[in-house]
Amino acid sequence: MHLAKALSSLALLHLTFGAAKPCRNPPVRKEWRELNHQEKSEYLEAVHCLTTKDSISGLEGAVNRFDDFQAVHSSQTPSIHWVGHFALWHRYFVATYEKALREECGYTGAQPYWNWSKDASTDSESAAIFETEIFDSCHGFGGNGAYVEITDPAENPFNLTGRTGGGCVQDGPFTSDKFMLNHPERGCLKRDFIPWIMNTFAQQSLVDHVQSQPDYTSFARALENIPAFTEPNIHGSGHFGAGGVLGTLGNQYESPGDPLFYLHHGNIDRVLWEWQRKDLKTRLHQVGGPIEPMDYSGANVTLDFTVNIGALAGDATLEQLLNAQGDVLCYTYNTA
Ligand SMILES: *[C@@H]1O[C@H](CO)[C@@H](O)[C@H](O)[C@H]1NC(C)=O
Ligand SMILES: *[C@@H]1O[C@H](CO)[C@@H](O)[C@H](O)[C@H]1NC(C)=O
Ligand SMILES: *[C@@H]1O[C@H](CO)[C@@H](O)[C@H](O)[C@H]1NC(C)=O
Ligand SMILES: [Cu+2]
Repeated sequence: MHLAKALSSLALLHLTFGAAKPCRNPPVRKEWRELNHQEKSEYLEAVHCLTTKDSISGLEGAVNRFDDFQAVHSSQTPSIHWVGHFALWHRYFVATYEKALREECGYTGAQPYWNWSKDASTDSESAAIFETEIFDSCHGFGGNGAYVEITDPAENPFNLTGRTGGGCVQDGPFTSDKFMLNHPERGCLKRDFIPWIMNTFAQQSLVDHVQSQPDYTSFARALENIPAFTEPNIHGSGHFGAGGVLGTLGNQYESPGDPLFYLHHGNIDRVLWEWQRKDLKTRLHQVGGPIEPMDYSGANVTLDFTVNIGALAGDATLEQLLNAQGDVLCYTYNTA
């Protein structure tokens, strides 16, 4: 009798904690410009709030919860880019950040995204991108860093031209008096706008090219393309258009130190989810692409391939992460 009772309460426990929670009322992600002033302020305040909560990652250099995310990305950088799980790893990462903003900082909205294609000019030298709302000093993320000349060519390994910044951001909510990075060392948030990269890499025609791919493997490859600047790739747009050579967002390891990272990767994820939505039956259950970076003839990821984001959340399989409204993730986009 007692045993039966114990067993049945165990079963109940399993139902309560072990079974998947259905995704009801997923937060609806919107483009930054679709948020009203109050929603924008609430988001920016929640980001600041994360920097006031103690780190849990156990990683060196991480002091607060904002740093935790940056440090986890940094620790995994060599194994999460130019691989089949690139887009899904970053999906999990952004969704976990969204969850932290909501659950630890009382944010009631969803993770916004930045549709940079709206800002991309066909005139590659145009600096109109600097004027767009996302960089607003009051209702946005602030603008460029102060101009810093590069004297040592080793600091610019790709010999990128057209840099316009490189120093600490000069206005907005993330200037050094209001916001400091701790990883890998204490310092200010830097930006280094390069108009030609932003304008050419963020074109809607490139997004269309990525979204016209017939399967996950080709989608993933079109999304990242090659690690060079001779061919554009949409993932590089925000990173090198806004981060340039010396900016935080342009640093492959430390890029999540720029709060804009999450709006840039939010948009990359929207592109993935919209593509999946064209044929959900297939695209909730299809992955591919190399396990090792750019190893295109080697072993590929499969649905049960597991990714981890350190202490930020539990491990998840790629199949779980394919579903934005499944047992691990729960959000949607206003476009889908
Ligand atoms: C993003 O912007 C481009 C260019 O204006 C537009 O064609 C596209 O529909 C936009 N996408 C979304 C989801 O707003
Ligand atoms: C950049 O320029 C240096 C010096 O001219 C050259 O050695 C190097 O190969 C160039 N790098 C790239 C990626 O073009
Ligand atoms: C991995 O996928 C690529 C592209 O589909 C394919 O060419 C390659 O043979 C696959 N690797 C293995 C080990 O099957
Ligand atoms: Cu990354």
